[in-house]
Amino acid sequence: MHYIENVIGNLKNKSSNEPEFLQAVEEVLNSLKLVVEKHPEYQNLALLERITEPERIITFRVSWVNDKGQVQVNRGYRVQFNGAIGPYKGGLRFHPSVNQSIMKFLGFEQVFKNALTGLPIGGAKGGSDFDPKGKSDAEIMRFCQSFMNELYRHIGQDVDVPAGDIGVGAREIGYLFGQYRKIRNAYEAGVLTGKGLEYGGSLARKEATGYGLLYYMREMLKANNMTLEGKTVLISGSGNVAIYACEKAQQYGAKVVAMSDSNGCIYDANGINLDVIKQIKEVERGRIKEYANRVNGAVYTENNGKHPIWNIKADIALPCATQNEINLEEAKILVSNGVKVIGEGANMPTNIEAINYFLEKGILLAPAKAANAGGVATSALEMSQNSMRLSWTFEEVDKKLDAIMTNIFANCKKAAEQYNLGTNYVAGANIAAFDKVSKAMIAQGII
Ligand code: NDP
Ligand code: 2IT
Repeated sequence: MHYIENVIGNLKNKSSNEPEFLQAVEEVLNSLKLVVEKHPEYQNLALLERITEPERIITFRVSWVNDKGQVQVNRGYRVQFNGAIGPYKGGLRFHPSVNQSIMKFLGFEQVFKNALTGLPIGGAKGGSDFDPKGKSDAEIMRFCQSFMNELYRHIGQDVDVPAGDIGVGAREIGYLFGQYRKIRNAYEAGVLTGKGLEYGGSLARKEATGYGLLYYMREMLKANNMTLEGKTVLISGSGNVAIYACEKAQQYGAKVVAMSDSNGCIYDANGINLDVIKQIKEVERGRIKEYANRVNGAVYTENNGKHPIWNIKADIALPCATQNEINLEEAKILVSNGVKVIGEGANMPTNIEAINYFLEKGILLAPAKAANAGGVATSALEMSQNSMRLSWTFEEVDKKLDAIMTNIFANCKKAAEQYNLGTNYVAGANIAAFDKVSKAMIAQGII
């Protein structure tokens, strides 16, 4: 049996209860067939077995007291997946769906994504099954403090540097940082990224994932003789990534007609008014349904087990909410409605069948681990500024981000061309990232 199939088969036996992790691994390993054929020595080095096994998984109890005085218990995680090219780096997700499978898939993806940035960062992910929805500020603070009471012993600016992800933004990072600083009795600014601007955060980090996605899209479209100007765009989600993807898409002259949250989507034929979205989501922490009450002509559609946003006619779809939000059925609807380009802002938003369908149909697909790398890349720029004890202007950071995304696309394209894979940038990203991580691992011996 082929080495890759063997590794996948063994992992399926060992981790049968981790479907998201297996999905992420399969997508990557299946695109490495040609690479592995060229390097039979990888099998003797058990390189694929090692690269799919996290260096360390930490799980811990998080006890806290809600506003009613009741004791609550959640489960905390940190998966330190691969530290070959730098300190572990990756976000924290607070969402009730969080489990070990989701943490491992995100950590695994992060290893390759971080390699693509060209910056010295290893891959990790963490979080908790804590549900921030409906919680007061005081409850969020107490949860974050309790979470850090355990996490602090596993992180550090040269060890492991968490940041935000779903359910973790500037407010949560502030509470986490405060508790870390109190426990350590030291100001180690680089221990977390996504910090507030007053205490070591970087300008443009908030915008970075969404802007970076559009920089990558711009390059991918340019390479295929297209532009964003005048295109109709769907963006799922209305969180950090979705909002700033929308902002940059609009700056590039695209018309964003729909956004969503986990309850449903809004359609605005005149183009989304992003100020209204920011007010509802960033200020009020409300539901997207509100948009239809505030903007004339906008229509709200509730989810009914499916994602109605993918039924809307458009040229480009940018899934920016969560994993597996486009399945084969939804992919077929998107293509039949005229979508020509997909840009993954979320991590693993498209399942394997849907990816294969898009590629078969000649749809251009910007893969998550390349296209959404702008967030973590700018986190690494935040770490650089913290080490230098100075801060760059918005324009300086944004320019570096643009250059990083441009370079990531060029590397995905080059790798795809090198293996005669045409515009399969999914494989291109996996190959380019694997090349760097594997060389670093081999150089460091069997560990
Ligand atoms: P936010 O918490 O700011 O926003 C998440 C958005 O997605 C919300 O609109 C949320 O809706 C929706 N959403 C979350 N979970 C689900 C679900 N299970 N079903 C339907 N909708 C859901 O998170 P981010 O914007 O930071 O993250 C979005 C995606 O981008 C994630 O996949 C994340 O891993 C990825 N990402 C984030 C980066 C960052 O820098 N923040 C960097 C790279 C990738 P609701 O409010 O109703 O829950
Ligand atoms: O998925 C991701 O890349 C993130 N959530 C950002 C991680 C980071 O360390 O900035």
